[in-house]
Amino acid sequence: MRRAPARPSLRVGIVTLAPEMFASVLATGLIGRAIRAGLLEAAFANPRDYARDAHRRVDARPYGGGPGMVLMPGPLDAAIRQVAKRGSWIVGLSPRGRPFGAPTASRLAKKKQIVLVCGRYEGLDERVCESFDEEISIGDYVLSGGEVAAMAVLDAVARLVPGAMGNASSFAEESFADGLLEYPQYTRPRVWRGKRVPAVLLSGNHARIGDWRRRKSLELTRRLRPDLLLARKSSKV
Ligand code: 9D3
Repeated sequence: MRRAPARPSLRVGIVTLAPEMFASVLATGLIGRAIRAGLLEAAFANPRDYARDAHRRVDARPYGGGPGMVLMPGPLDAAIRQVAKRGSWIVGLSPRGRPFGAPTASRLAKKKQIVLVCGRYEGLDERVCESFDEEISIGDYVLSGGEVAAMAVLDAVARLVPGAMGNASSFAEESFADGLLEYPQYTRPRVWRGKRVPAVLLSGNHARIGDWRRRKSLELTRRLRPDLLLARKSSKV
């Protein structure tokens, strides 16, 4: 059902040379619903639209030499200004940024307006980076540009926008909320290729089901992500 339009609680500006990459992500699933419900707003700005020469160049060779091309500051800054309002929190996506995680997602979800600046080529002119409020990376591997990283950030942040997630409890119980992996899930059929669904899940005994899930969460975390358990012990318990 379509609800009455709300004032968006988060506005996201996206600065990119490849806005077409975002179309399906913005149209689909939770992000699509949040936008259609007016909870989330996305606006694009393309540095290409601010290129000054006949060839619409936005990149140039690095001063001092070296491989590849660098995004020129003029068109990039003009595009940022198109979507950045006063008080916007400007986030550069960059392989040199701070590692993105659940704490950063929840911090960004509390802002009124963020701008995600995506680079292409070998990088951005450093003078533009000086105007960013922070730089974030999604991990230590090389992507072709900031767009895929911006989509990961956008997806993680959109889930935390108030009202975007229909069911509030699936949010509280979610993996990483308490520093553990999620318990294993099963659905129909009860027997598949000879493998049975654990009997406790069919028992209807919700106290026992809760205990079992907690135990499995701990077991899975110890096996697959022991680093999470260690991090958790040293912070909360
Ligand atoms: C050889 C120097 N490269 C840095 C590791 C240059 C370079 C490669 C690829 C600069 C930028 C990029 C494009 N990547 C991103 O813009 C990016 C990214 C990433 O590559 N990994 C993880 N997170 C991110 S956020 C943006």
